[in-house]
Amino acid sequence: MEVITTHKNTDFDALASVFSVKILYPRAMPVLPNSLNPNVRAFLAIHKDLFPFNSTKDIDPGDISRLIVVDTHNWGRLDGMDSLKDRSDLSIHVWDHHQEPGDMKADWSCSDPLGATTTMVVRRIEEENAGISPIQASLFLAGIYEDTGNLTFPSTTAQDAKAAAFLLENKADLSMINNFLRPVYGPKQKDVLFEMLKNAKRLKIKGYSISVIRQKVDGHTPGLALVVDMYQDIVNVDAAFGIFKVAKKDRTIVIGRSGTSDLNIGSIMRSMGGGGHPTAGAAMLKAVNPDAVEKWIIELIKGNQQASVQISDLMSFPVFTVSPDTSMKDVAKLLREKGCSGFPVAEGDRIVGVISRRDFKKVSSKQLNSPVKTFMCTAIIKIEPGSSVVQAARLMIKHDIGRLPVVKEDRLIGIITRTDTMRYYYDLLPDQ
Ligand SMILES: [Mn+2]
Repeated sequence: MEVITTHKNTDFDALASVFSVKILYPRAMPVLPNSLNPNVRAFLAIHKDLFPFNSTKDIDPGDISRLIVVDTHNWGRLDGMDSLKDRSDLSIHVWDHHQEPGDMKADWSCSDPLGATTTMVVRRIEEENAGISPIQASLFLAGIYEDTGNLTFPSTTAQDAKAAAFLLENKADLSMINNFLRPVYGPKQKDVLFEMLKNAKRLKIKGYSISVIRQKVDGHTPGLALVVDMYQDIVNVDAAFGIFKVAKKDRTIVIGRSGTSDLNIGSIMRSMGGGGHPTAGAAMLKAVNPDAVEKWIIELIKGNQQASVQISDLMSFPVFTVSPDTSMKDVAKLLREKGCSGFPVAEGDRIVGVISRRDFKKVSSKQLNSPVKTFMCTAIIKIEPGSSVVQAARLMIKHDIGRLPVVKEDRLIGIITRTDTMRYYYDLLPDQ
């Protein structure tokens, strides 16, 4: 018997992967975990006949000769398949876009870093010219949209958009998708959000504004990820973490959201035994004290920040400077020669001002022989080498400047320009 299965808390990408892969393995039987995410449950309640499946308790895992696993490659995330772990005669095929290492040994796998697992299956369906119905196309598109945030998450690739186009050509129904992807936001979720806002607090950690909120929830509360999302938007922080202690059960759910991809939520959550993407992730912890979890997150952010790209990785050095006594005429000449829009003015390695092209507007031709110290700007906006690129970009935007001197213990050690930060945002980092 061939079985297709996927991870617990099955989301649309997982479900769509199961039923798209079914087209490629027509004899295989879809087996879904008992825990489905609420949107998926609502979808299946209506579409069960069109997408037939079994649950784990309906089958005898001993009968399985081939297991096709989609959207995960970890035994721990499967439901009721533990007895298969050590079977040497079992064939395992894995289709998964998650890049973190897993414990499943496949004899065949497809693991491209795409926005959704569904994308890699749909791509194959397209190659094989296998026909799909509008309802199948709709489910598959829901899978891609969910995992890529309607193709807006940073993890989205051109392949995801191509697969989405293919599914739209095959008459995927967008109103159906909107209906089922609509997140759960009812009175219970509203209460949690209001409670979080009442206790809202912010921390500054290495220049990031962070909010960590501890909150008790009663029993099963779906949609907490959405609540954290909304919370992050409202309190307007770089990253928000919700630590939800589930009453009665000794469980704590941690959900993180970040608006900046240089603070990697996925890697923070992986350190806590969970998972996710750079901007979103979650972990489930048993028998922990929420206070300790809060401290843990803060420690991880501190570590994460050091591992991420810093100003010192992007800045240029040594820095060309002029001395305070250089004449404005010479400065103008140097700016032209070097093709720069400004220079730091320094005495030795100590920065005393900044002169830029803009400052020449107020200089009459008679004043061109005056020293630069008369015209330079002495309110220096500077940055430290350990700061993040986001902080640099913010300072540049706030003060409308195109360059920031990088200063360590009062010494000028480099300069970072708007071009350097752009290079970072567009992922054009120099080879490391
Ligand atoms: Mn997925």
